[in-house]
Amino acid sequence: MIRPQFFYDTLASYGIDFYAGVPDSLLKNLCAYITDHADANHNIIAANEGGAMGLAAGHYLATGQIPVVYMQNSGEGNIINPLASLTDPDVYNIPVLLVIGWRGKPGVHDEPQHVKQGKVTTGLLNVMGIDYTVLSKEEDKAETQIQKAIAYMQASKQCYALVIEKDTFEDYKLQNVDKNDLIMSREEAVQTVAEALGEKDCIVSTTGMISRELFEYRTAMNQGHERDFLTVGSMGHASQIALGIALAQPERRVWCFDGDGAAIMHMGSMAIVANKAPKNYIHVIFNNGAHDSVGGQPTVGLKMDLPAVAKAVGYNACYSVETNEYLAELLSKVKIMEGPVLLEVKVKKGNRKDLGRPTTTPVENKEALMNFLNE
Ligand SMILES: Cc1ncc(C[n+]2csc(CCOP(=O)(O)OP(=O)(O)O)c2C)c(N)n1
Repeated sequence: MIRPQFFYDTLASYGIDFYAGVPDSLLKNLCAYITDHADANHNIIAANEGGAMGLAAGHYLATGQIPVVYMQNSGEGNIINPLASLTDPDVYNIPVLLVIGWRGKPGVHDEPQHVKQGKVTTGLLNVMGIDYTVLSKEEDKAETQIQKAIAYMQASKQCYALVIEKDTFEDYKLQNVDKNDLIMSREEAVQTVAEALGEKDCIVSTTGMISRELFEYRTAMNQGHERDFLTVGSMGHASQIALGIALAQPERRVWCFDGDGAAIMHMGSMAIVANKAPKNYIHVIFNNGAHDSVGGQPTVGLKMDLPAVAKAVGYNACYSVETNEYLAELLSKVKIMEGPVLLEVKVKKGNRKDLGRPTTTPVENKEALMNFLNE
């Protein structure tokens, strides 16, 4: 395996010291190392991967230095547009070193949302004309690959990708953790909100542990899973899936269980919710200020006022809570209020170590939900 420090120092020896990206579980140790060692203006955890490409391009324009964009392969979709219309040699011809975590690599078992993306990861790079290599897990070989990648980018001014398999980087534990006084766990909060729902209400929950915690809650309560759409992939789009349902079924209350990272990833969607003004829409953001599901790297979630954003774009009512007691009290009002309502629930980072994963397939989930919605 490669030491994150080796990778970081090797790039630094070529003058590469600017990083932007969205964290990934396969890159957890590398992302943690970068978070701890790069200064705040040289490691920007972007709202989404497309934004990271923009940051990287800006850095290159200002410095002439090759920047790095790190991401999970699910972020490839978000970078296709900047790859085709910003960095491509047919447009501005800007070199960016892409570091892409390869979830769902064919032959390696992974969760359903990674299977398709895993199959098309290198194909998408091919079709976009991006040269790439799968990074070796041996440092001396990796060093040669990095050297070649940089020589190629310097000569051609084109992007290049290092594709990262599972278990490429050695362990590194994030030191630079923002401290706060939050006491409520996300799982506790998810349960309290789920408990407050009416019989006909449905939930669209976001990518990562929020959906897993909701799934386990239903199982523990001996309830079915038919009222919940677990958006296992498509990070940042749960609020729009919920909006689609809410507009089509105005008599039913629709709850979006969002994460701060996901809500911020496509924050413009909040303006669309507000503009459509569905009275039956409740947007709950479980805000731990982190991409907890992929290693806990910071988001700007706790450094901004999410309810104020929602208010400014036109949500009908906006609240923020930090304790389970106040959450339960507020829910008794919110569940009968006219939407769209934004409820920010500030929670601490972390999860139960034995947290399971959905045992039903995405298609089973979809069919059960559609039956429930059409009963
Ligand atoms: C487009 C895209 N980029 C990155 C990921 C990897 N990913 C999965 S969950 C997650 C973090 C989600 O953070 P947040 O919404 O704050 O919820 P939390 O995990 O903190 O509960 C990330 C980055 C992804 N699934 N899709």
